[in-house]
Amino acid sequence: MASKLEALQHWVNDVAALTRPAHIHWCDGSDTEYQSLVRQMLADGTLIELNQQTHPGCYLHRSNPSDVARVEQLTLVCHPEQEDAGPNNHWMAPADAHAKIDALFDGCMEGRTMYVIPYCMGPIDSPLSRCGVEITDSPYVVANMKIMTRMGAAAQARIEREEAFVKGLHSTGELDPERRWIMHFPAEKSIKSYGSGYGGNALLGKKCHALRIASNQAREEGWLAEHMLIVGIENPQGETHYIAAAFPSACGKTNLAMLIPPEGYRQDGWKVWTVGDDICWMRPGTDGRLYAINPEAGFFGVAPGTSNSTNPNALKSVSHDTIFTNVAVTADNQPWWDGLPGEPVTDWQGRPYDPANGPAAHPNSRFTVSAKQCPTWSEKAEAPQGVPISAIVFGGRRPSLLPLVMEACDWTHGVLMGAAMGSETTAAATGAVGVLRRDSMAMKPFCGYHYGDYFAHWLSLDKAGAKLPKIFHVNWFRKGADGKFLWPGFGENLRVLEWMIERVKGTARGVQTPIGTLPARNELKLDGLALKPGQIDELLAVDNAGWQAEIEAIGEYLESFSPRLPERLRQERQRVADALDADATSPRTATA
Ligand code: OXD
Ligand code: MN
Repeated sequence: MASKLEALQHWVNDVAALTRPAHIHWCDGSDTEYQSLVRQMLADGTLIELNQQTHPGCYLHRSNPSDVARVEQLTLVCHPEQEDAGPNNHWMAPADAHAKIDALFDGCMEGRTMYVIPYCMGPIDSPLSRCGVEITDSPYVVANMKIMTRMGAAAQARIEREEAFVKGLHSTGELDPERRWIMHFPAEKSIKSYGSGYGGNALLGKKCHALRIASNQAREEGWLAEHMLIVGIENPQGETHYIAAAFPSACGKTNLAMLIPPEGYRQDGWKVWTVGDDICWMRPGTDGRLYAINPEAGFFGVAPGTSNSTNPNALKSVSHDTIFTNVAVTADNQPWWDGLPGEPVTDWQGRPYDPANGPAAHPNSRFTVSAKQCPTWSEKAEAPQGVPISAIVFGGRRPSLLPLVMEACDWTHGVLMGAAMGSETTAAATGAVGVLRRDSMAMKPFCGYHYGDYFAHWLSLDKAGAKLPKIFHVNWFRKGADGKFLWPGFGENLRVLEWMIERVKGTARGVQTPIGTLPARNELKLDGLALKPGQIDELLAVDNAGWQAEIEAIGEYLESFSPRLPERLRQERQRVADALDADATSPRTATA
């Protein structure tokens, strides 16, 4: 017996009987195990060694070209009742789903090794953490899980103590898009994924467990599992405020989580601490505040666009002991993507680089790296009790209308802001790029149940004794008439975060508008920024007619979750619509 927990041992035996592997390997999570997997993958070509002088411990993996992103149309949430999955999920009846995918798993590991990976999402000794076991036939998945989670013997010991774990079964199968499913069974706390070896489809601790299954668990247990970064902002007085922020995929969460303060701020002693870049689990503490942990131990970041000017901390993090997936390679065998100096000679598919074949690195190419390698990594990421959250931020890529920043007038309004948020689509999922898609709380691909019930769950946190964070909405992506971004973004975003902290402390007054509180003129520190006259007014302008159309569109969107749309949210939308109407007849401007 490899585990003294019967439920675990039985499940592993059952999976082995179905998939019929040649060997079974229980992962202990040791460095020796990792190194031996790397050697094996170098030998069979799963990994390619990169330049060990410039990038010690770095390897490249090229995925199958038909397997380069999450596949939302093949991702199912199989609640017993279809209604519970909601219009935001694809659904199949659990019995049908099991039958369909088990037929694929039948004998799929013949001649292969089956790896059993016990893992813990969150600090190993935190009461907020939850455990799982992934069974996979992919050594690439094992190596990534070693970086992305607390994986191995300590996790197994916790599972055996708690007798609770999420079951995740994965096989790369034939990597045939026609034989690919990512299925979730929230009632059974289990996941089955077949036919993809890529990121969120295959590293089951990440999107499948820490978001889709955990969002269900969180609802049952009174907490939140969110698609959010967690960043600590330390002011010159040494106070640190933690901010959790939700942006749709590939909108700069990793950049914000590792932000470098602008020069003047650095001189004044501002510091930024990275707790997480993608997922945040938050739970009310005994004092009523929300406390957050990052369930992950690493970053699975989008490589293109990560450069010395956009995110030097990420670049430093990936200078050693990193797995790259689908990046290009230079003549001297260094990893390469758009934004880096040098020239690609080999593209992500291993072909001599030819611009006619498209970008050298795949737009969704990734790095997998331990969070501890980040120069701004926060030791608080290991704190069992988590970090107290001062502000929650929502945002998206909105070329027009949405101001640089606005604050919700209360929790209900904040939930409306989160529910209404949207973004132009990016390369992180398959499908059209550049189309506006509403993506409530950035959870559209990840919320494991009906969005109407999810909004109600968010609203339910607002109860007697709760000391909830303030909620803000930001838009770093507003464009001027010339089509250029109005706000410089990146490190300069700290100016906006500072205003939020001032609002949390009660030292900035802001200006009330029908859509929320915006910074008053002079409340945002802009010294050292080369903004044109009028540019900040444009960034903070509230176009009443545009907002009237937006609030109508938000109403239509929210009604798509009827009859489960909470009445409180419907009324809140009406309140904002009425405020816009009133303002149209006696206008105010945000910067007045
Ligand atoms: C991710 C995503 O990979 O959100 O983090 O797509
Ligand atoms: Mn993400």
